[in-house]
Amino acid sequence: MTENNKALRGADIVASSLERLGCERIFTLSGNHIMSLFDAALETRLELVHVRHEAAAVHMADAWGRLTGKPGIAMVTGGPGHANTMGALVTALGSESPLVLLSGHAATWELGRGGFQEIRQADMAAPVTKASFTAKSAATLGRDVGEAIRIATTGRPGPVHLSLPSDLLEERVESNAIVWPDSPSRTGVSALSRGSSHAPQLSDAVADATLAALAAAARPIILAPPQLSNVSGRALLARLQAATNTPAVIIESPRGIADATLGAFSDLVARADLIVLVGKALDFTTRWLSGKGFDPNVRLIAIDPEGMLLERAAKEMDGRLVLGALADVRHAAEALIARAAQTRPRDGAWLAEARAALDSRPAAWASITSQTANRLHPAEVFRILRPYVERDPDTVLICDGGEFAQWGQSMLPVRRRMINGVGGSIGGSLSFANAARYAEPKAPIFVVLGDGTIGFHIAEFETAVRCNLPFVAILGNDALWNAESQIQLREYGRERMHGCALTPARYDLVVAAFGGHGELVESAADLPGAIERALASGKPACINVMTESIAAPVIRLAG
Ligand SMILES: Cc1ncc(C[n+]2csc(CCOP(=O)(O)OP(=O)(O)O)c2C)c(N)n1
Repeated sequence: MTENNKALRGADIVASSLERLGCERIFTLSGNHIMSLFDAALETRLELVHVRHEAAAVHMADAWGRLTGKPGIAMVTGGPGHANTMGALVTALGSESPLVLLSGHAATWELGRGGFQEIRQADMAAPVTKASFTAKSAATLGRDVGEAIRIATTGRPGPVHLSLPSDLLEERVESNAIVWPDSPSRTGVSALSRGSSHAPQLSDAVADATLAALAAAARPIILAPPQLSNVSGRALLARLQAATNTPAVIIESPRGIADATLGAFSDLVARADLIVLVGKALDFTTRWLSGKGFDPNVRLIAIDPEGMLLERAAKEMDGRLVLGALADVRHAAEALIARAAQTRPRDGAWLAEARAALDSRPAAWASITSQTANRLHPAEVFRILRPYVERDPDTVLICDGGEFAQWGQSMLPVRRRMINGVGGSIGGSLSFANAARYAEPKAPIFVVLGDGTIGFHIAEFETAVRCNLPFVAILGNDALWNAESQIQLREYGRERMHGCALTPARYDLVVAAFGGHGELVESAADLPGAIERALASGKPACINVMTESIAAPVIRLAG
């Protein structure tokens, strides 16, 4: 072997580092700046999944992170490719999803000289990521990849962006000069970052004080963050709820405590005298626990990995924050469960009342039918879909869009679910489904989405066909951006509803043209057969269901 053979290209260092760190797959869209990385992947076991828009690559990495807890890796080209990922990063940040975005970047020697696709990429991504930085040398590329993954997965998980200048990827580095991710010296990365990646453990004293406050409260509620919405997080929260006899609820939707998934939860929160935030930010989703709809004397305990969020809680609560503690979320939950075993539990009456509110659904939903010819009411669609979703405990349900999807969220009980998330962005669901199929090779995967929403990334059906990733999309087609149309109706009146119409397009035919399975459904009687055929096709499928334009459900307790 010659001296030169011992040297590695920067691109090979990046690919080998990803492999060393346990990554199996990269969600990507090609471009000039990253073709060296495509080339380097050939020397590894890394699989490249090529999508049709850069945001789709980030959405796939996001879904992979949410479902598996392992960091998803997205890789895009510089300049406009990088710019195309911004909205998807907002979604991942809101969903506390661990992912790393690797963006190609103009060569270092081009910078400031008007290089090809030269833009300040790290600055651009900083507000929508947990950390954002640009590699400075070829020798330290491995360390940079390792740091990006470490930051993405520790503390509050989230997306991290790393830009890779193209000349560093082409440069050769002698093997003894390479700083691999697991090198003892990892210092030297300066990232534009938010949040903490080193959260301490919850002390016994704080755990005991929290449990004592829960025991003394009349109507306490524990609120949990999106990062606990996967199977292991939900199981942990169920144990915390059982150990403390206190309702423990994940807030993961932009509709917050009013999300229809949570039944009449906002009626319950209105009566709470103590809220314990276990990693949940005090933000718009909790309406800052103040104003109409809250007990003015409600007290707060905040446990969070980020000091900034504890400070915010103290400021917002104005003296009603009784305890604030910096701690890792999962560890805090485990510590509370362990210490609760030593204390006398509160009686179960309040928890039973809370569960009844969370599970409550209007009786009328069992029999609502459409009032419009050739259109289904959303409740009819989801009554029919429910047994298919419940057939397999591993079913993955993905809900995306406005009013139609809200009906799906509230009527389909599942343990594995992904929704738009508190970022409030629509459009990611087809990419979520594609990634879910990699994470879950066998179980049924259903997507519920609106006709406005499907347009964002309908070309991901081509990705799904090409990569053999079957799932069934139930499209509620009311030829309208209904969620926005409903805002016009509520805020400005019926006569001022305009500008939100769509055509009743044949999205099913578009999917069939991509090589998938497509069906049009205009009556409730035809829906079960269409679902059966879609599942049996083994293909990515779209059932284009013509629906009435119905507002999202609002569930309140009677009286
Ligand atoms: C990226 C992004 N753009 C726009 C919006 C605003 N928005 C929320 S719901 C919605 C309408 C969705 O329409 P559709 O998919 O047809 O669902 P429907 O409400 O009709 O059930 C829009 C435009 C958003 N949340 N995210």
